Amino acid sequence: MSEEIHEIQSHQDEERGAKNYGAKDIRVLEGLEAVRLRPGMYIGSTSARGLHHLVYEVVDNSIDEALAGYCTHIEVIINEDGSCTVNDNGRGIPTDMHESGKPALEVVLTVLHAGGKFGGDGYPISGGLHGVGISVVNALTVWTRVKVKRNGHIYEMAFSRGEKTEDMKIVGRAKDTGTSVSFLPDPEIFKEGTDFSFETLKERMRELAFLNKGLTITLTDKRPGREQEVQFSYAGGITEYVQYLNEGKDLVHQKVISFEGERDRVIVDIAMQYQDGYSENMYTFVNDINTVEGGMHLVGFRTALTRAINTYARNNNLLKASEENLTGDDVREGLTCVISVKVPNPQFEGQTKTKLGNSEVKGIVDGIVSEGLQEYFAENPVDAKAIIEKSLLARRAREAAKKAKALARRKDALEISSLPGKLADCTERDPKLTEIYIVEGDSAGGSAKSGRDRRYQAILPLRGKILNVEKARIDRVLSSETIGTMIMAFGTGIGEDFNMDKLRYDKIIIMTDADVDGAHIRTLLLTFFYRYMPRLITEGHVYIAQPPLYQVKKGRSKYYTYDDDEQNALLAKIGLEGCTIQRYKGLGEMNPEQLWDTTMNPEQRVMLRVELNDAVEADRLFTILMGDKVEPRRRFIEENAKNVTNLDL
Ligand code: 0RA
Repeated sequence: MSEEIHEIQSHQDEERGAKNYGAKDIRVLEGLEAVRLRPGMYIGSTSARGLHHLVYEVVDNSIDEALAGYCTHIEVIINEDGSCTVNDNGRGIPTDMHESGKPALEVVLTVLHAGGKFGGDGYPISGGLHGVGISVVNALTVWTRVKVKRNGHIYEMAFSRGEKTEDMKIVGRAKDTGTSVSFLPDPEIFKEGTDFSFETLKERMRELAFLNKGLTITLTDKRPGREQEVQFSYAGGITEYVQYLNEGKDLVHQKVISFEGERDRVIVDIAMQYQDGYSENMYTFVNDINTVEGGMHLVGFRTALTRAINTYARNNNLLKASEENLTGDDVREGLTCVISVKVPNPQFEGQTKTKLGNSEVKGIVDGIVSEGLQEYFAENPVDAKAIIEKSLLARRAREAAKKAKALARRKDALEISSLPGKLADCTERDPKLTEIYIVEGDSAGGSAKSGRDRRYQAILPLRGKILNVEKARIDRVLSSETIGTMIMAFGTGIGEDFNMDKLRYDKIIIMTDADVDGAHIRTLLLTFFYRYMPRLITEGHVYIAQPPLYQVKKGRSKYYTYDDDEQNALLAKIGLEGCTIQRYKGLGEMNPEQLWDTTMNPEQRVMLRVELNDAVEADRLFTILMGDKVEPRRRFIEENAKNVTNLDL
């Protein structure tokens, strides 16, 4: 559509001569008007995700400059007034006259899809999946201001909601080059709010720095009371990314294995390392976009990995002639791997358009990985042997798990109608209306059972230790009683057999004591959900109950507070005199009525919804936490609070 508009404009230019701007201006406006009318079509959504997309869009343009070899430093600043500035030291957006009679800068900012397209050979690869261009950002902002250093000058230009408010003018001199784009998101568009999340931007900037070796990205928050700054720069690129992901894990081999190669203008960059755990951690990117649904690059990698390992194992008698080949699952257990490919014309498919469809990429990746692995194994036989032994172990465990699973299924079939005995179920049968409290300890479980609204609230008390699933294979996970009880109660099954349609409760609420043990149990539960039922978390079914820390009685009034700050604020307000204060040491100290009033009554309770908006960070967090060291665990309790967003229900 935009190309059409562009063509019409060029024709009109020819017909009317360069001076007649009127009609063309209207057409340009029509282009950006479409963006304002249907922002979701251009940036995915107008929620927080869409809001942050504005920043990514501008940064993508700066990254393109880096890919082209002209930019080494990108600065992202959240300004005092909540606007955002992206600075880079690239070539600067061109400022010379475009064929339309306007400065190229103006065209880039006001015409859809006009970014970077007219540099010709300067742009072998386009960065953004969305790559919609900086004009889309301009359209969705109260104001946008662009500064360009180029040709020895500093140029400036300003816009409001996509319309030019100041012509391009020279405002100073500069020896260097670069672009600075500042913008204030439009609250008329982003109705859910325009507050940038430092954490969200930080995760993406870190990822981009890993993916673009040598590029330095700084992120600064200048908002009053929220001032902070981080800088990311990784000389080792994705090799360092793998080290980062494997931090705190026991390793099967010390060196990160990496391959780089290019064929038919497809650039392939891979880094991998086995760790002693059981999960597979694959992160795949196409043109810096996280392809969470995988695609041809992933298929090519997997094929080559399985083949290379089996070939080496056979040739070196690590796999006997009588034994079957190792499967893909066997050779990927414990693997942490980052695959980054650059593809000139990526075809994105799948539900969320994050699956690479270009079939030619499969063979290219397969070739580069096959060759690279063969060479690595030949040069590092000790590592090769360690990896293959790990795979053989994985196979044995998988066979044991199969038996355990079959057993569990049979048990399922036999006891089809029997829910776990400890479960106090609710009477409501519509799973959209129900919730289940997972409660630590029998005494708290008793209070919860008496205090609940049994129509829609179920209680599952957990007794004894919860298995750390990070340190156990699936066969042990399945034979754990507490975990078995939860699986039965939820009804969904786990892992590959997970079925969301069978979920028996809309909300799964973890209710533990507000102390370190409580936090530990909560973490073990979250780890289990994350590893075996991640959709429960990503689809927002998991919550953390917030029991109060204090009860304050004064005269006939009763108050509950949930942390020390709140308690102090309350006492300051009502005065200490005549107060009786009770500090709850655990849920067990509350009687059923108190528990209902403070923690379970939907009218009054405060719950936290667990969000894993960044699986990468979450995985790291869980690993560090589950290590045997005390300090990282203490840190977790702080970190964990960040993975949880406040939600009043
Ligand atoms: C169009 C053409 C060229 C560069 C850019 C746009 C450009 C855009 C942005 C957005 C943020 N930073 C940017 N830096 C550059 C090519 C310029 C040339 O050929 O000299």
